[in-house]
Amino acid sequence: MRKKSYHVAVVGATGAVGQKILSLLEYETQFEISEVTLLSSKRSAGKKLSFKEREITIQEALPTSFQGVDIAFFSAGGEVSKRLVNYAVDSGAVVIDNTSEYRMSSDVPLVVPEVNAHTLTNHKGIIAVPNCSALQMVTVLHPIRKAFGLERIIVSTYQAVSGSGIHAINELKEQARAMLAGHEAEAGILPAKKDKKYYPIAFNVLPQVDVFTDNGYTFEEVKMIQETKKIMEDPALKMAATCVRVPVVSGHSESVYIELERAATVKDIREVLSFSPGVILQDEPGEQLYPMPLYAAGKTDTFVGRIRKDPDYPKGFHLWIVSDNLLKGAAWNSVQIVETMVEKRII
Ligand code: NAP
Ligand code: 3JM
Repeated sequence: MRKKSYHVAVVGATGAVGQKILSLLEYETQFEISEVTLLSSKRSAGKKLSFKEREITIQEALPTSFQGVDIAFFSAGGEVSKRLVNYAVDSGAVVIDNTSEYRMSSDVPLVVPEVNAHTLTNHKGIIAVPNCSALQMVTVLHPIRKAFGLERIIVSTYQAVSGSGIHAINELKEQARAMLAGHEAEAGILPAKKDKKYYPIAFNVLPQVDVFTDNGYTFEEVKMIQETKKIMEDPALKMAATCVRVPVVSGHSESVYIELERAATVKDIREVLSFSPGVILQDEPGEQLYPMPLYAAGKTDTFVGRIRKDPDYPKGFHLWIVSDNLLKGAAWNSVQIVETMVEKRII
């Protein structure tokens, strides 16, 4: 099965996630790349992007775009994945899908390599990358659960604007410039492009990420809860989430409260996390050492600190988890999935 080098396609190559995938593919993969096909909407078709000192012309993503492609990364929104993923699979490509379109399908593995790489062997052509907020959280909670069991999670997120794409990053910068110059901020993307009203994110905090669902939770919160249960293979896990957008460019932060099955101390948890793959422990209150998005940006690891015992519930703990939402939260996890498949000889 194992090939020496792979023809890779990136659908959404001009986007925030696609650009990060390309920069990882350029220098940092454990597999060889023979050819790269860059795909986008009609808007960017014909433009050129450089890859390994070559200029590659972007093409419009079409059903016929996947001939000869071995691996197709999709990050162009759910609608595009719905329309094109099956053509890629039918052409023989393995699809790594960053959208929510297939994540909850029973025959699609939803993979964080540090947590559930074993599910990759069951793939039928599509592997889904979890939502960024669920992804960084399970990377840290999985080793804690293995050691002490896990009954309940209550999480509040502080999510960066880059999670909403390149236009949202530009909007934050333009609003900040306008407001500092004494003008009114114009808003047209956040909190959710598909919703009715828009609010400024500069100098503000938005308690809405994605659109609302019928039970009062937003779609981001629903995705976080459902996906966490699927990745952890624990439908009985108790979980609630509040997802909040903050004026940060890159790096999602999370305040996470957990209830364990078995007794543990802060020292026990720190010890487990200090040997966990993909996790960096930054937890020295006396030295003011704790994770922050400004310093996590550009890194592929997930950072954890502020680990405290709950004052009232002996098996309850509080943690602060930070990671680059475009790297571990999307692009790096996607590339890592391929590296794991190559290593396991299933691609
Ligand atoms: P973005 O910066 O807005 O980029 C969107 C990309 O999709 C652009 O390359 C755009 O191409 C392309 N595109 C848009 N409409 C298209 C169409 N009809 N056909 C083909 N390509 C089209 O957004 P982003 O932040 O990169 O996110 C992209 C998607 O990735 C999201 O919608 C989401 O589903 C997923 N995502 C996942 C995670 C995660 O946690 N796993 C995180 C962030 C995003 P043009 O240049 O032609 O417009
Ligand atoms: C992150 O289809 C769309 O409009 C994309 C919405 C989106 C998603 C999603 O649901 O796929 C934007 C940003 C995500 C995600 O990772 O869940």
